[in-house]
Amino acid sequence: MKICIEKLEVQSVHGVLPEEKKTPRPFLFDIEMETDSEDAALRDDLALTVNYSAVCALIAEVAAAKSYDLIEALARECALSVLEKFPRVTAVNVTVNKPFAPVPAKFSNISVGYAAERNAVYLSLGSSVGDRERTIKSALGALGALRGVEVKRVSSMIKTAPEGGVAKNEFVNCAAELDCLLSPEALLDKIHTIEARLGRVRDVRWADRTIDIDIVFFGDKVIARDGLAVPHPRYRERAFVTGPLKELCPEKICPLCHIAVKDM
Ligand code: PH2
Ligand code: MG
Ligand code: MG
Repeated sequence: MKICIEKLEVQSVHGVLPEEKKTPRPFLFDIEMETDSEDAALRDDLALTVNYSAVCALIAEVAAAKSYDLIEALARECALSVLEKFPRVTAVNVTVNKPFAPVPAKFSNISVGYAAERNAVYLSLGSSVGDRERTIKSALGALGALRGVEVKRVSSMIKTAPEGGVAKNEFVNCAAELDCLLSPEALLDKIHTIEARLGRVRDVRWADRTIDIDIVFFGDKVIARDGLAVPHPRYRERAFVTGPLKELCPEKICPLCHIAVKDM
């Protein structure tokens, strides 16, 4: 279901120029939310939907909490805050309108739009060097500390024989479920940073490693781009991936092969 708020007016002080940081001017917000409100409509019950009045209050709070230089940054903060605070919102589009932007030209409005959505992401984590469980736990801690990422559930850690003929050490593997507000590219970029910080070196493919974090599922998206393939191209052949996944999401249907995880 769609819930929209149009031209919500908040007086605030966003802008690059010093004068903009001093004198409040009107900012108008358009907030378009895709929500899980079918039951609310059926039962006529506010508790089962997203209270638009609470959304208005949140936007006013975000706009007042900080003076942003850019309306891009303000729009992003509003979008992420709406998704974080209202679990029933599955996707949001925030447009920040700045009709009184200090530009020496005649115009009726200037706006910036930012779209974000919530996805259930399933990761496979593995380590075969050093204190393997500890490294995996550090990685999960670092993922959970990211803005827009919540680690919802983690499978048991299992010990697995090295597969693929290159790595020689025993691995510890697990899977994790995230509530992710970031784009696939943004999440992948953060994953690479965390891997590097935990001592991952990328030299020989499939070699022993301190940490490997693979995106197995990203919602029901099918992505085939340079450097990013989702669902993970080889996960079905790997029991060290499907085993932990069966614990977390046995009913999940792979968007590529349409087989339930429990039947893999
Ligand atoms: N990862 C690999 C190669 N081989 N074997 C096990 N048991 N566990 C892994 O996580 C693993 C592997 C490349 O990512
Ligand atoms: Mg891997
Ligand atoms: Mg990897």
